[in-house]
Amino acid sequence: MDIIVPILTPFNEKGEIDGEKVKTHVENLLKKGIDVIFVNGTTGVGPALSKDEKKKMLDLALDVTNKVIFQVGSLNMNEVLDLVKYANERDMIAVASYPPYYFSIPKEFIVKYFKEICEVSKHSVYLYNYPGATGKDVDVNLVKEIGCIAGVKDTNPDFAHTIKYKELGIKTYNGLENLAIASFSVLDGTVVGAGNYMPELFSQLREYVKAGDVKKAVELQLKIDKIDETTIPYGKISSMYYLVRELQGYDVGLPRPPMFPLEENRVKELVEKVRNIWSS
Ligand code: ELE
Repeated sequence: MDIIVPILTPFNEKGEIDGEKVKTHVENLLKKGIDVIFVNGTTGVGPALSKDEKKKMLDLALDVTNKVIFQVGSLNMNEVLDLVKYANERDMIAVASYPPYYFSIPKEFIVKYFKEICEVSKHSVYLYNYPGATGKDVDVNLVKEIGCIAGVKDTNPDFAHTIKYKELGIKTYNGLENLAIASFSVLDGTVVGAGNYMPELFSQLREYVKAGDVKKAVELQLKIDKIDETTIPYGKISSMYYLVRELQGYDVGLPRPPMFPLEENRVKELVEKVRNIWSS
């Protein structure tokens, strides 16, 4: 029952990655029961990072732990393979990638994309399937065709879709906060962006599920959902920077536009709402 957190990428005023803040953040998450750090995911604004920034995020996380999954996806195949080679020289759990998005391409190109990653990678290769964002659904049949995928993070409200990967005997995670209870019960764990600012609630949820305390688990899942939904009008990713600061007690820097920073009065409003739900 892993809890995997796709970590925020902390930026300074100049828009550069702030390394010390990454380390403080990763250390805190591990202390609060998080098992695996996912770098360059959606929450980490992976598609908005340069190749060098992706490498930097990996190395900063690896300075603290080797329980890392390295997201290498890009629309430039040379960049993807360069990142995979970079990973080969390092110790970690796996490399992961979303499929090439934006362009209309036939399925066989998606298969080829992942096969090339597998050929070059010394590490396990995980699929990051997020059809709502990429417009591509790499489902169980396509994963079978690829043939070398060792794990999948399916960000998908269709839980039945996620369960199907289990048929292949690969590590399977759902990437939605509101399905964490189901992910703990049926899958290998969960991948939760909201774990950046409320890791202890996900750890507690896992304990309730482990103990078979369904009532408490459902109550906590519903509380998590309310908190998570509160952040939507503020921009989920932008919100998280301020919620880490206020609820975890240290600075993780600024978001990178177009994930715009929030005005302090909006932050105050958001934090108050979240605190009220948390303590209810
Ligand atoms: C989530 C997505 C989902 C976490 C990542 C993740 O950040 O890489 O806005 O809730 O659909 O799957 O961030 O985002 P929402 O895996």
